[in-house]
Amino acid sequence: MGIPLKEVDDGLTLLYLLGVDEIKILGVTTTFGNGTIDQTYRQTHKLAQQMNLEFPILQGEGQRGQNPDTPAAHFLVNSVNQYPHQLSILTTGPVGNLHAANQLDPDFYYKVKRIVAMGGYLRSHGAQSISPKGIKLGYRYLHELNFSANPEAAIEMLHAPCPVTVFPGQVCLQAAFRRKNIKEALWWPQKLRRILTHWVIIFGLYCGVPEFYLWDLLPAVYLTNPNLFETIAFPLGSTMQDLKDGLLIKNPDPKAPFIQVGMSICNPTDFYSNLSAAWQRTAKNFPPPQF
Ligand SMILES: [Ca+2]
Repeated sequence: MGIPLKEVDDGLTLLYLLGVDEIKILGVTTTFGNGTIDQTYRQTHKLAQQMNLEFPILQGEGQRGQNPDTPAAHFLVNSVNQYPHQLSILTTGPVGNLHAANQLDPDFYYKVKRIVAMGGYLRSHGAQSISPKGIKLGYRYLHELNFSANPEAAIEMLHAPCPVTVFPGQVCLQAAFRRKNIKEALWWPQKLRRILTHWVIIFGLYCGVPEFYLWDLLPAVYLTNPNLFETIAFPLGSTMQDLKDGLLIKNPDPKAPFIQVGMSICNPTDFYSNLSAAWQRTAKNFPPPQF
């Protein structure tokens, strides 16, 4: 958030989590995806400094399949060793840092309590089925950007021995954010509201819609308010080839290992008021990011 022409939902997710009392953030690992690793690390680090955040921001994978010896991977391994079976991991981008951690410590996933991830596309969702080019939004096809950016890491994570819950792209389209929402968010400084308004315009022009989407906020809210969502057990049949397109495909064998998949926001009013309350608490308790 705050890098010109880049998504804002990862940053809004951090601002949300900081305002949830039940959540203690141990650290944030960065990855390529929304920008280069240098861009995302520098920006997240700057935001953390401005907000006096006490947990570390770690530099992670800069490209798919690189050497796993990164500060992010070591942090993940050390954290699960310090708190085995107690830590939830929220992923909001490509999941190469988890793959790297698992290379450093093959028992890594056995020590994780659970993973909640934003990523993937369902092959069909309601009446809409997916085209090879991605999901259609306005006049644009959007290609999947998280699991497809590192399919080897994604398939490993989806088959991890700990519980895994995934919020696919189509489902996140239920959480739109419009100029009206930004106007009402008076707890944020004007500069932040201006950045969000720019993103409504840029994303809106790119796709032909009057809104952007709160993609990463869905799994973040799910961490403490799972009852706000409908989820299903989903036996996973995706191959590596499917995950190159980010596709989540159901295995016809009901005994196949399954993940949980978020399918809908049950009560959008509660979802948005939960977000607003946490964002307001963050605005009250932390210095604002400057950008
Ligand atoms: Ca993201």
